[in-house]
Amino acid sequence: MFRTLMIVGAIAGVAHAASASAAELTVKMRNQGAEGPMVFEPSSAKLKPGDTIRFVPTDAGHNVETIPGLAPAGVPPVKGVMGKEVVVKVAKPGVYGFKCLPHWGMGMVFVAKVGDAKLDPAASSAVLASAPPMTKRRLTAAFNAIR
Ligand SMILES: [Cu+2]
Repeated sequence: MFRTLMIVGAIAGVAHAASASAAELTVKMRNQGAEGPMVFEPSSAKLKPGDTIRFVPTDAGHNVETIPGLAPAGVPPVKGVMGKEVVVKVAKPGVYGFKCLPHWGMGMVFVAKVGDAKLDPAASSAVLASAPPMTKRRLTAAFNAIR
């Protein structure tokens, strides 16, 4: 019992220290992950304004780009080169969606909520309406994960 409390305390301490300054999240671009083939791992995250996301091409043949309609107003779209690392600073609160262009149809997507932003129902519905079935399933899961 005492040991368990000590571990919980240590984890809480780490989380508190991380919140004091901007953090960097590493997202792997993988051919095969826990959620299936062609994935960003993790596929969703809750971040703070000023944090960065480092997309690492763990496997070849992937890129990162903004999903149209899933970025805060005024934020320029990201368009990464195939097989290259991309670092995105998320300064503005809101919901950011990224895809791998070749694997959009297989649902290779990543969604981040930055700050206390709410997912815009109109924007998310529009993206889901035009998404292929696998993409719709994974996007819905990612949207649910950031609520
Ligand atoms: Cu890909």
